[in-house]
Amino acid sequence: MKILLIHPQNYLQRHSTGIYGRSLRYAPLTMPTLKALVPPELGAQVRIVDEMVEDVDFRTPADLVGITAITGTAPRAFEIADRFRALGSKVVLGGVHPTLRTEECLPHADAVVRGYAERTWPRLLRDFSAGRLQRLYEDAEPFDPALIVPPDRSGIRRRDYIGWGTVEMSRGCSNRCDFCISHRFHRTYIRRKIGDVIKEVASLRSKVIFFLDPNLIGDREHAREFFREFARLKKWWVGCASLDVVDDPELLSIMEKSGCRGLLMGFESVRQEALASAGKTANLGRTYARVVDALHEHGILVQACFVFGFDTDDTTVFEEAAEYIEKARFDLPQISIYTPFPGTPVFDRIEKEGRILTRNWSLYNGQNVVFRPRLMTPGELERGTDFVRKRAYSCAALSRRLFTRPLWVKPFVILSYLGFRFYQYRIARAGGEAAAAGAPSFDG
Ligand code: B12
Ligand code: SF4
Repeated sequence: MKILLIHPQNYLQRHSTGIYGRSLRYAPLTMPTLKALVPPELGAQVRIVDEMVEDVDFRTPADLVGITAITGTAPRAFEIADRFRALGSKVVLGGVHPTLRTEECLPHADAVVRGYAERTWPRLLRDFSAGRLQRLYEDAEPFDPALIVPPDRSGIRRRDYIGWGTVEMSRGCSNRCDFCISHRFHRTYIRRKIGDVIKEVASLRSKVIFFLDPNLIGDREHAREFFREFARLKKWWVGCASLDVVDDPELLSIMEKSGCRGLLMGFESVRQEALASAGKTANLGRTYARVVDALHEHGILVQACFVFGFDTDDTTVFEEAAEYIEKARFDLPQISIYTPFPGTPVFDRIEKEGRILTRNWSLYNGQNVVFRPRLMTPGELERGTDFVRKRAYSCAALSRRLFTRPLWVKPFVILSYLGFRFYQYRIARAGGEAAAAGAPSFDG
């Protein structure tokens, strides 16, 4: 049996190097995980294609094609699926979008897998090999973290990703921010067995580990125990954590000792009312500068995500935020536009209010206005976000960051800063091109 597993790239953002460029790309584990789950008795040949890295060759012989899709890549996933089906292959769709929008995906696939595939994918493959493939696979049993296998990383080439040592320590998040898909998709916070993860990390040659977890401190006690063990490996690591990490000095110092060099954190807004309305409780009442200082004290760089377009945002938010972000010592600010991802209550509410402007999912990548904001026009949101992005990546802002502590990180900060400056412009331009090209809507 020949299996082809495809990570599609956003529909209109495909080109040979991918929008993220190698310098910002880190290896997704979706397909390496599915590859590791293929039952050996089927004797299958498995090939993985990541469209961020290489183009899909439609001449590749494949009995079964598995395609993963998040919202932004769903239209391209459908296009690939339709073409392979026309060529005679059977196609399976899975991942965030097929889970949250199953009905929409079924016409493009022979089977759809909802949710985690640790149990369903091997079952599906056995069914396929016995000629009884079903339309829908969903794991109804409670998930056991011990089912998570080490991904088959044999196809991950170091030269294709800056972050090739990617690992999952947990899945999901214990917080409930209303715009986030984590708690819709993952439902509960899953902690992997510490020994399993340590063994997996120890087997990787990469000095730097990139954790893919939505929130590494979803269970602080578990995190404490895990990073104590991790410290023995003498590696560095980066990952995502919610802001309340600074409430726990003991955890912070364990993380520092374990080799934490950077955290991606959702600061989201400089306005309390926006945080409160989104249920971003971990951020409420905090002075962001203190959060950044606390992390810098521990030698941890801060990639700070900000979002514009909350229902409470009016046009005065841009100047206020630009001023704040320019002066604050965030090492890498990341500026996005509020995106109501389908499958979240936020999408349902905005849709009910008649404020969804496009169902072209390619534009749902956090860089395009896809809904009508409440207190400004779509154009004002677009221009305002662009204004903040430019100020956040201005030379003045960069020069302020040269005074960041700790001193050893300065060259790293400058390089990453320039890389992000490039990325921010590139993704915004690509989004504009997609909109201008009037990419098709796939949902009526
Ligand atoms: C790596 C990653 C990326 C990479 C590559 C993504 C890619 N090639 O698709 C990069 C950096 C490019 C990226 C970019 C973005 N990402 Co991203 N990313 C991730 C991340 C951190 C890890 C994915 C992963 O490897 N997970 C581990 C694997 C094992 O889990 P999994 O993918 O869920 O797969 C399991 C099941 O879902 C299922 N499954 C999945 N696919 C399939 C397919 C088949 C056939 C089957 C049978 C089963 C199956 O089986 C697996 C085992 O159970 C996830 C968060 C996360 N932890 O999952 C976010 C995540 C996928 N990204 C997200 C977002 C929002 C973005 C960005 C918009 C962010 C931004 N502002 O720039 C962009 C958009 C890109 C675009 N093109 O539109 C969201 C998706 C939300 C949505 N509804 O679309 C996620 C879920 C994070 C979040 N909580 O918000 N991302
Ligand atoms: S803390 Fe982050 S990962 Fe968790 S629900 Fe909020 S946005 Fe999602």
